[in-house]
Amino acid sequence: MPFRPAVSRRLISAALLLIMMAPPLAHAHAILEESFPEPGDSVQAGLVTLRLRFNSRIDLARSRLLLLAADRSQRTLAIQQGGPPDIVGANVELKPGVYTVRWQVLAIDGHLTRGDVRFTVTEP
Ligand SMILES: [Cu+2]
Repeated sequence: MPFRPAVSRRLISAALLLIMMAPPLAHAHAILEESFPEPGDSVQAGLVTLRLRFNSRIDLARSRLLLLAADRSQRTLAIQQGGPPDIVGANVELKPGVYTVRWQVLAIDGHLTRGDVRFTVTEP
């Protein structure tokens, strides 16, 4: 019967329209809410505990912290385990200079976000 295909086409059109009109799916990708050091901050040389707090739980195993120095050298930092699920942190020994922490984190919604925090390390 030609009637059935016509109805199902109409249903499909209605379903598509509903999908198009629906609000975008709620996302929870990680947005940096707070950091130590803050961007532009100065901290004293020595052992520095870097700390990045996000608006979402982070999959630490799939996240990276890279430390870039002014001489363009870079090192991957060991992310601290066992802390709050929205914190990405690392302990690092720093000499005076300008540094950038380049973070890349995986949030619980499966999306990666990344960003930089630049700060200065001064003589103790
Ligand atoms: Cu997302």
